[in-house]
Amino acid sequence: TNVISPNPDNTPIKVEDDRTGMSEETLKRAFADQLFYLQGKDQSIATLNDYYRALAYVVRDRLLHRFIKTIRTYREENVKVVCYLSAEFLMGRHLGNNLVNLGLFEKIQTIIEESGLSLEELLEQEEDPGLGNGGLGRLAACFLDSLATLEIPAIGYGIRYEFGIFHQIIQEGWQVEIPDNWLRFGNPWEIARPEDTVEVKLGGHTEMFHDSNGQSRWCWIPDRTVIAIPHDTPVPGYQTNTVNPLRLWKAEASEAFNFDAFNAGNYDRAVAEKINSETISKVLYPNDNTPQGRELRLAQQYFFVSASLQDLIRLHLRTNRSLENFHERVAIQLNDTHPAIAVAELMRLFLDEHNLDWDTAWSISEKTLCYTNHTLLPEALERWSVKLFKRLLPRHLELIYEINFRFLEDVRTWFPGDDELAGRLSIIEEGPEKQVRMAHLACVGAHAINGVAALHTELLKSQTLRDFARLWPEKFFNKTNGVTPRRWMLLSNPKLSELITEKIGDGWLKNLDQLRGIENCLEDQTFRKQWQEIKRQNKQDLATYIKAKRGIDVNPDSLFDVQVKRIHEYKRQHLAALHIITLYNRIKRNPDTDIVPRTFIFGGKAAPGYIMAKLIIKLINAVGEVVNKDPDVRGRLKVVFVPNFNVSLGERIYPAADLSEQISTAGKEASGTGNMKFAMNGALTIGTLDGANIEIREEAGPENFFLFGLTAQEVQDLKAKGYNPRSYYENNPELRAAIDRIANGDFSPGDRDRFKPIVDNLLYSDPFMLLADYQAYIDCQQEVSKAYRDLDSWTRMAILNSARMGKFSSDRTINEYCKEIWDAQPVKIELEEYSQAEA
Ligand code: HBZ
Repeated sequence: TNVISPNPDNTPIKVEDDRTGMSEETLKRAFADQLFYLQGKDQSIATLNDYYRALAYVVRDRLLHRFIKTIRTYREENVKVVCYLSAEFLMGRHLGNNLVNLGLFEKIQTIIEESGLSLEELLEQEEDPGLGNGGLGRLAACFLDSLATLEIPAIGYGIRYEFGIFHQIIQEGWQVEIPDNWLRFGNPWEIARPEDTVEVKLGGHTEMFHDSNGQSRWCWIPDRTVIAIPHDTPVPGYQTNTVNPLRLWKAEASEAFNFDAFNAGNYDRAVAEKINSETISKVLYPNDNTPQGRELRLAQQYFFVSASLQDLIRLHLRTNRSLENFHERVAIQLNDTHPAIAVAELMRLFLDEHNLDWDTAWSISEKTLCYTNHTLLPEALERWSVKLFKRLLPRHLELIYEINFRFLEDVRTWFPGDDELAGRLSIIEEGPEKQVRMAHLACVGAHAINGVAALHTELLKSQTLRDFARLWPEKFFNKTNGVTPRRWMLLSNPKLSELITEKIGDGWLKNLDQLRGIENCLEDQTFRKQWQEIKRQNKQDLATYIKAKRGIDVNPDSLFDVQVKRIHEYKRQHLAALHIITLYNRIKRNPDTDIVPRTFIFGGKAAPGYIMAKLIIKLINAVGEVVNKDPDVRGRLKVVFVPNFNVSLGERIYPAADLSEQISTAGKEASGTGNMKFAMNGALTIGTLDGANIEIREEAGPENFFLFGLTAQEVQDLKAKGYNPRSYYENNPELRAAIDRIANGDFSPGDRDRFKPIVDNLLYSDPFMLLADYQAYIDCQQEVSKAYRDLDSWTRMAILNSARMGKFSSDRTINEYCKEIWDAQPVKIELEEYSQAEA
């Protein structure tokens, strides 16, 4: 307790510090204080946004206190730190999550409500920071939550994009992209650290020189410098004192360069240079699962990797005498190949900047680096043309050639005479336009390589990275993805969480395996009724949102059938559309057909350049337009496309779903993580044997999972023997009727051919085998409807699903990484007593 003395009576009074205290009284005072002195407002003129910001600063103060102690402890104890390098961190809104993790949610809710405000409304004021595309970026965010919760010293490193993933609006059924100017009103969650600025060089050429020992060496003469300014966001663990940094780099022009040009009277050039430099962290590339081979994208990758590695080396040398034990203090995880240039940059820093010899440098670098692969789609594997590489990173290209030369020499000694093998393994792809294969660079440079679900890892080992797995079987690991139950249950589904806690206590939030305890309540009819009632309320809440956003009335007693994820042909949103059209056709043939009422809810963004994905969005909306308005349907089917699916919308949608659509072509979805969020929140899954679906089904029990479709093996075999989609069309009347309805223009009045690209693609190539899986999907959906007619037995299945999802906590995933890949241990952060949360 702080002591202020003297006071007028000359007796010391004790006050809780307004910046750290957790009592209701202190929090109230701090809230008023922030509003007045930070926002410069009082209650008579404050807007909701002012209140949001005042509250954000109250929470931030309490984080900062823990943050500073955390960083100090790491330094003093010289601990091993996990560094998660990722071009994307899809964090979602901070305020609600931080309140949850600090254990302040309920207390603050009371305070806010006593002031006549609604916490929910204040939380809605926060811009959803969308610094990622989809699963890969969200995984990084869940991992940071788990790392802090497990008290693992960790830093997230990435880019502070000025514009995140675009806002999606739907106009006449089409996706329209609006820039995401998320920093417009400032960001209370970040702290700029200009004192930790580093320089990143680009371009130029290399030259030979003789060093002081008379050795000839190469050096890099870059032709421009940008500066990287770190902005830290504190990431608290759940009910721990650990607050780890998420360090995002902003690009700015180097002062010196500007100044030179400016002084030379070249004001235009100075300004142009500034704009050019700042462009690097300007905008997130909105592609998922298809790389954009633009120079600026490579510059972004190098920019954040170089800044992060320099930062790490500097931190290391503050507490260690040399770099020789670097790998004992740092584990660097490469989130896909976006940061794979780290292999060459770490070597460059060790060799050129810190004068290590090659073998020492390589050995330390390899022991430090680990690589996660997130995709099997061959078109998604990053390659950069050697030409471009040379222009932007000439020194790195040389280093990559050297790394490759040494690697291929080893390959030739291990497999003499097998030139084809060497060609397949090479980091450089030969051909008319030589390419750098980033996945190969990552595999050669890392000591651990992992896939993100069991099937995915098996397919990596047997196909995509087969040759590497033969070479180095011991480098390969599986780390099945997970999601944080704090955001994805406690914060997003408070009612269900409360019910669970009432039954089994709150230990499940830190040890999700304990959820199994609710299986004991399965025979308790009151419990099942409560469960059902909560689902019903969540559905009603979503219905209200849908009515407000899209003006569509949906029936909360209908089956909520949900597919939310990026729009991609391999994810097969158009297969779900074919199902809807099939049901519609049945109604049109017999309006009295007995059908289980369903609401089909879709959400997801299409990459702006992905024409087919954008057309699929239009198709879904066009089907909705017809189906929702047809009197014959009598409201039994509703189709809703919810615009701008993002983290905060996910928080509304997952808890309201009855059925989770996980219908990718087997062998294409590396893992999926939405599938886990749905199942935890009591949705049943209809899905293929793809990604983590397989493990979800194993855990839930096959009787609690709606399985359909070809296996990954069957997909391959069918492709190998010659797949003819047309034959399915010709032999299946319902399939034909569904496709014909699209082809005939029934969903595109005035433009019959609008959906021809979809129809032709399905009939003449169908790379994702929708037609092969169509009947199995329709039959399976029939089973779903049948099951839903008995709501009590459905609820039993839903309870079992949730109860058995313990494996899919990202805490389990992170524990496995710590033990098997990173060799990282928890470190306790001790706080002064007065600022601990009260029990
Ligand atoms: O990573 C996703 C996988 O598709 C999904 O199955 C998996 O669950 C998830 C987490 O492991 N991959 C992505 O989200 N990928 C991207 O967003 C991406 C972004 C930019 C690229 C390539 C991929 O250039």
